[in-house]
Amino acid sequence: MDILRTLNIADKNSGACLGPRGWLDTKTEGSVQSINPSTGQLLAEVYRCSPQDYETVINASIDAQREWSQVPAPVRGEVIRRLGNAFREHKDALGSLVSMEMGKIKQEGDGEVQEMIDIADLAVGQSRMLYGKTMHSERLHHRMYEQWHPLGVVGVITAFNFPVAVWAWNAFIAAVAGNTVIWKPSSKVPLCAIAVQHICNEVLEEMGYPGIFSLFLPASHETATEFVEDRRIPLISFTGSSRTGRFVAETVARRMGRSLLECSGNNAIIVDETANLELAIPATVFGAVGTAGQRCTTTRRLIVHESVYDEVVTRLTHGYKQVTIGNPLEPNVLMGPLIDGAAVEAYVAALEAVKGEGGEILFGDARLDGPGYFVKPTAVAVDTQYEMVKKETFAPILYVLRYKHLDEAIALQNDVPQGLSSAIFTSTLQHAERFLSAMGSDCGIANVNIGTSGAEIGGAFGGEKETGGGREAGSDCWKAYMRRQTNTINWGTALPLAQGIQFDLANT
Ligand code: UN1
Repeated sequence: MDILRTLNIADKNSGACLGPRGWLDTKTEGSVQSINPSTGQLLAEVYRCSPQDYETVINASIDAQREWSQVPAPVRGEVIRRLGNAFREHKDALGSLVSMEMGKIKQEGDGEVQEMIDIADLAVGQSRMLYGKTMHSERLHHRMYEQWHPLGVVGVITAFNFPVAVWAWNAFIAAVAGNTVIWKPSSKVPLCAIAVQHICNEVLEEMGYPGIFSLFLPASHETATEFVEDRRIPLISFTGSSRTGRFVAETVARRMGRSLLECSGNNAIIVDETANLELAIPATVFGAVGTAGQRCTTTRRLIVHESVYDEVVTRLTHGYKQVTIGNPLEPNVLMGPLIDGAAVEAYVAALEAVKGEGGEILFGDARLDGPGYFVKPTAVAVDTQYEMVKKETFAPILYVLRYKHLDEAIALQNDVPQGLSSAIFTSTLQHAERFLSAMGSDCGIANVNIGTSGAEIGGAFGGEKETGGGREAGSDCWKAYMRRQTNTINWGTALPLAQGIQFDLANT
């Protein structure tokens, strides 16, 4: 509990914050209980906010954005640099809180905070590189160029599985772009968001830009929907299931706003006949078991060439035996619990369903007794991609398929509704290039000889099809958080029209 105190988490916390000294004190809308999934015990409570609180949060964010948009972008970058340093100082404590509240192992909790630090560094550099192009005008004595302006207030909705990093990918880039950010965190992991807000508040207070980051935990589905419907929010960035993502996309589209979606994945690794299994097996185990199978980039399917199938299964079985399950804060533990009882039920139901369709359990298939939401990581041999195989179950379940020809493997890899991450393990140049070609993987991420999860922040992160098409983090993703303006300036004395149009007026 010292960790909670270090991060300014009380037994009962406000669920709405405008920035430094701006915690709202509504206590009448009920509260969320944050439960440690390893023990089932209460960590702390967070009060839900009222519809009026939501109005207060949004109005404060709009006001703050007017001022923030006037701050030079490199100065905005300086604020993010200071925030990055604050997260460096709090890395150990915040990493532990992520581990306690979400259930991922401490290494991964720390890794998530490292991702925040990395994206902060990237955002600092980006603040000096919000480049627009200049073009040559077809008209005499005209100059054309484009510039990028802030959008306004950006709404960020995050999922439980990355309780701090996904917010940072969005928030830090959005902020250097001149936007303010309102965060609706997952109600399964509210303490991580409260802790992050406290750290931000300290820095923002000191730097004199109080209202850049704010958050709210709505009392009802209606207030959450209002957020998505709100015309004052030009961009909603959403991370979560494809089901909710579709609702967000449709709702935001109806008001002609923008949405940035990072939804479900169903990621496969192809292991060909020339693959180095010393690489392929640990990558598969980390990809399938890491975060207890609750990453959107988790390896959910393993597509293995028939000539190495038996060896892969033997080695995989051996690899899984070494996965210690338990309290994610313990140094030797490699897999923690699932997030809650419903997740355990979904794991059990998925395995029942796939067995019903013809899947054969290779190992695993058990929930573990005792407190907490622990299950055994499981692999299932499947002849073909049954209905269940095409769905994303947020649990450590790996479906293992065999193939004869690479084309068949790539077709299987692509034959799911989702399109986030993919990988091939091969020592054959032709196979690697085939996989990466336009005829290869249809995913937003395609890797060779590394697994499907653990993407670096420098690249654009996201995927196609039901994954939603959004891209976050590095590369040119900053553009999603800005509006482009094309400017044409006539510095001559005539008024030539484009396309050579003559429109002569006798007298003006
Ligand atoms: C997610 O699961 O929503 O590639 C994000 C990874 C992480 C991010 C995953 N960097 O596994």
